[in-house]
Amino acid sequence: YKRQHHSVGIIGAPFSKGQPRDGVEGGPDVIREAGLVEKLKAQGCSVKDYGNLAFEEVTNDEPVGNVKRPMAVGCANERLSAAVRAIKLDGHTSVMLGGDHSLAIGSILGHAAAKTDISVVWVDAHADINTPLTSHTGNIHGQPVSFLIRELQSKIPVLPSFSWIKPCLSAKDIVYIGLRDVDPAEHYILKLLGIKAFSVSDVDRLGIAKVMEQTCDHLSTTVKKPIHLSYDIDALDPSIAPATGTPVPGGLTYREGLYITEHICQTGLLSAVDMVEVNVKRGRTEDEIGNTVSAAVDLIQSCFGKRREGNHSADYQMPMP
Ligand code: B3U
Ligand code: MN
Ligand code: MN
Repeated sequence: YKRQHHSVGIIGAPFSKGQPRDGVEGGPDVIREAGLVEKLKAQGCSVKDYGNLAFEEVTNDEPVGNVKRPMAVGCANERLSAAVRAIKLDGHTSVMLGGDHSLAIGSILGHAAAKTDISVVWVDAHADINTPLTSHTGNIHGQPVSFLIRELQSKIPVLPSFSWIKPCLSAKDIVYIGLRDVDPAEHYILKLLGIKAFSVSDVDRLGIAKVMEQTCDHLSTTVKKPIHLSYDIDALDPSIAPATGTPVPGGLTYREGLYITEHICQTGLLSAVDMVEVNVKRGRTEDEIGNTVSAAVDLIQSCFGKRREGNHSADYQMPMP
């Protein structure tokens, strides 16, 4: 294991229109207020904070079929993709603080625009692979993956403000971890396309160490592509991360959640991270909010080399008596 120097570019995306609950737009600010930048610097990263994107109000954003707020989501993601592309071209590992998970569209497309060929590890209770036509809720945060996978494009209808989107992933380029609330249509799509997915019951059976080994084996069969880690905080059990829009019981433990980030960090291939669906208005107490935000910060720190076994810098010197 070689200690690497990490250069991190942070972009905040205070956006909530991929789902109906307010509060998730507060994610970037609460995660920063919990000391993210200072903590990353203290562990030896260089950090550039690109601030928050500003998303203008979109008027006449009528549903298309049952898909809600297509124009707002399409426009916000177009902005975000340009921002993430620029962060990658500046040479940083991108950290996108959401916001809801519809933002993965722009984050992943921006990353792919700078790096051409990427792979994705999607950590989530949900598969977020409904198409606009299979979604029962109409919420685009349950659909982002469908816009990104080439093999699904014949099933995607035209949406206003989505015409800039060109799928950048093949079905073999994504692995899911943490699934436990998957709609029938989503389950059908995962099986149809042979998408690698580790549900929480796979984590129970194999243990998280084997899950991560198999995840990395699956993604690096031929060439080692840069990894995009899209982390939905609802992957974690609601007992540790309750402040989120759609908590689902029986989630990853804090230890399993951190094992994922430690392992991906050690591959040396981590190139972009999304931390999404932290919703401070969904916490019932200060503690619930604090626990959720601090779990998000811990996961990001772990992405950039903070290890539970401890760390020391290469030039550490013992004090002499
Ligand atoms: N699969 C459902 C529920 C859902 C997806 N993502 C979240 N909830 N957070 C849907 O709306 O597509
Ligand atoms: Mn999600
Ligand atoms: Mn989710």
